[in-house]
Amino acid sequence: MKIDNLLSAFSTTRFFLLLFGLLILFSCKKEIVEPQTGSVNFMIDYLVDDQPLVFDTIQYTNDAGNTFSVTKIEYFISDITLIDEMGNESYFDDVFYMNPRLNESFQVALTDVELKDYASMRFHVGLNSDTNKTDYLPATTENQNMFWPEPMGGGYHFMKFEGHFIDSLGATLGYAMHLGTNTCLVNCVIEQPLSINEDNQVVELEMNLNEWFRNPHVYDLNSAGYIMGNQEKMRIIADNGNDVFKLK
Ligand SMILES: [Cu+2]
Repeated sequence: MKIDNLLSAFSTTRFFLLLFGLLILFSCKKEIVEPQTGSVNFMIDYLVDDQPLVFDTIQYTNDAGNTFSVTKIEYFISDITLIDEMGNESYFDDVFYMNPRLNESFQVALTDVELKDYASMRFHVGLNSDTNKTDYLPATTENQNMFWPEPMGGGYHFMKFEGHFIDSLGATLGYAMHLGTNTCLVNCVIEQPLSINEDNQVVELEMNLNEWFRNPHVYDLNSAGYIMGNQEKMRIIADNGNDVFKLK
């Protein structure tokens, strides 16, 4: 009888010890699982369909049949959002000035990115209405050269995309696809899976410049080569911008 009691007391104690141990183990585990984060560098390649971008030569053709060159492409990337497979969003409020003519100096670099699998990403070309205000950005030469004139609403150019094209009469003309104003913010969406699994990971993107001239609207440079402040034309280019970026 005494031994039985002793045994059952022992096993009850053992049982509670085990339970206690498991509880501690699980509660500790919860605290230990912190998301790992790292830096991600987005490298952007510039193409015109399957041709690499080479500045200053009239050698590209868009869907409207315009033969054109590119002398300048400057823009802002902002509001980068990475979306995982469960639909959780990681948002970054950085603003990046981009200028492939001055290649190495301007990169899209994010820090504190959770290392995991993402299903898609989106971002803006331009600045959202909270930030598209004159002098919001640091007063660098690049940023100031992107100012949108105060009489036209202030803030910044979202993009300057310029070059020359052969018009319908065979003359060489300039064009300037300047985008600005809050209604012309460009929503870029990349519906491609992306695994961020190490610190300092490089993610390669490409911008196809011909996508600015197509889908959903075919843009003919003969209709208007200079669009700054022309809401109707700027909206067309902004709509077309939805799919200009892809993961490589
Ligand atoms: Cu302009």
